[in-house]
Amino acid sequence: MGILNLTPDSFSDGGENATLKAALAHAWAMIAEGADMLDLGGESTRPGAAPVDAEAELARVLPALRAIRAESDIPISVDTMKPEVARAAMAAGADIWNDVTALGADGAPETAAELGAPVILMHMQGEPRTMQKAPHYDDVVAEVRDFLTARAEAAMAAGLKREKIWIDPGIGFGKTLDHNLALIRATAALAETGFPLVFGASRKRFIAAIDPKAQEAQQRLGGSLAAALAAARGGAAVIRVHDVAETVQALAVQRAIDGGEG
Ligand code: YH5
Repeated sequence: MGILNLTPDSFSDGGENATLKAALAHAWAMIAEGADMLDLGGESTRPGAAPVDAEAELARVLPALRAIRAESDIPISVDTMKPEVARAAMAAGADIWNDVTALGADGAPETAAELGAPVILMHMQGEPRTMQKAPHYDDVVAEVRDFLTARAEAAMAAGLKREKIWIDPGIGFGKTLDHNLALIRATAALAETGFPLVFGASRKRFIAAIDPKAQEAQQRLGGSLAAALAAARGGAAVIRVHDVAETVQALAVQRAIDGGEG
């Protein structure tokens, strides 16, 4: 899954996606590099980010979404916590609702059931503005798994079919380095829930906690690849990344090694 960030304060693109033209060029490049789906986001959920209203979010997302859909059948997810944005995005041709609050907004499970599209339920402790202040868990893997299965039950209780539900441990969302590492190690245990696992560690800050020389997001490719390979080996179904060509290549090499003789 290739990340198409449509926020003006774009954390890893230095604002280069500020214009529709640049965003589309980025989308076509990721498709050419082998992305199987694209994730379009118009609200910043990085630690400390300010909230944005639905109208502003749609003004960022819809033009790019319509332009991509006019030329390509690639599956498109929309990264939003707002039911009204998900609804408008689906009407404009999006296929998947990626929700970092796991359908936490009022009416979100009912909207998801009504739309009937696949939904990515992500775990987050706290809220984006403050989530990195003092994350705490007694057992991070058990708590994340139990939260995600409970949110899946809530979605199913509202009428969403089980096969439409994907889950994501939410790397970096209210987690310390140790929490993130424990969750990466637990990919196989999370995949055992039976829900397809989505995993996103690309360019995230925990990589800089391991390599202090990687203070800039663009310096975190090596760490992003290491995490992607670990998650894939654990059975993750979808890897959400900025660097599509490099990730596709790394996964192909891992697959060739794992599938080889002798
Ligand atoms: C995710 O993991 N993440 S937005 C801070 C960074 C780099 C990247 C520079 N939406 C996820 O990508 N949706 C986001 O440091 C997501 N899973 C799913 N399903 C944050 C992000 C990022 C934040």
